[in-house]
Amino acid sequence: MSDGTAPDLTDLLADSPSNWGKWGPEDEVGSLNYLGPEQVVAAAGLISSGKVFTLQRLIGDPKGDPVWPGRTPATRTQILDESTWDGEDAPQFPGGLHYADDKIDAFLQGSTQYDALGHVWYGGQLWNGYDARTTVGGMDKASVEPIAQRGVVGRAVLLDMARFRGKETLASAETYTHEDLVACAEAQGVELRKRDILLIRTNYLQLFFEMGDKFYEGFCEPGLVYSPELVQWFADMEIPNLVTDTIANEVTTDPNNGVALVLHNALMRNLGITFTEICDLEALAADCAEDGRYEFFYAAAPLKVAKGSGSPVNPLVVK
Ligand code: UVW
Repeated sequence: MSDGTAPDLTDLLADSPSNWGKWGPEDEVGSLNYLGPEQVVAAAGLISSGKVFTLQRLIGDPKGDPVWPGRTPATRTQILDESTWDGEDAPQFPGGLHYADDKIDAFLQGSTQYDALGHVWYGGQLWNGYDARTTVGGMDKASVEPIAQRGVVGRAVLLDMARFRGKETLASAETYTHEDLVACAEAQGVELRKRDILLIRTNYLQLFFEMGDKFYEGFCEPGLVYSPELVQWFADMEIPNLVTDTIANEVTTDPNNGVALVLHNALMRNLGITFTEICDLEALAADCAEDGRYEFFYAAAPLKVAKGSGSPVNPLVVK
């Protein structure tokens, strides 16, 4: 629903490039189709030191879990532990087995996550033209499940925007463009190639841990900002997957038109680019700054959640 002042996404993106139909009428993984065996084998060739980095943030961090406003962090409940066997009604197993069990109640997008391609939409249609009514009660089309079934493997490049701008963290509402990404890559001495998975570091979520509840006042994350040229660049570069360390991968409210999450629509809904959010890129970025290598092997597989609009994930980078 438009707030009456911002343009409607249908109008704003009327001439925006689209990949609908490019991989057939039944496609549910979009630009991940750009990552075939050739890209996987080439990415494996980047492994030389054997250093491994995991990009997931802790679920249940004692310091708090950053989430999109309106979502709540996961709660973990202990169901069984040694105290279970204090009482007389405790379950008994032959041989004296005791064990721990627990469960979590979690937003599927409340931690480091893959968004399903059908996670956002406008004008009554999702990725590939699927009817928005297919989301009712669970995603019948373009859920996270097909992404989880295929997995994501390829060459990835880290673009450390915070370091490039000489900042510890980018500021609220700070924006950058595709031209800034290209300039950052040049400064880092890494070549951006077609079909690269892009990892962009802002270190913005450090402010969540420093500011507590004040972090959400006037919430506007830094990030990529919409322009027709930027969308065309992503289309031409055949980018399969956009990975960042912010909650939503783009500036929350576009400063030029007041629209929320324009790029979720221009890139995810229209081009089929998968979004991976809330990553922890700190250890990887420190290592890249030290060894000067900003390209590496990347692999991730979200959980196979039937009809899910997203899923937690712990992506891996190997250098
Ligand atoms: C929304 O699109 C609202 O959230 P996310 O950051 O999970 O993509």
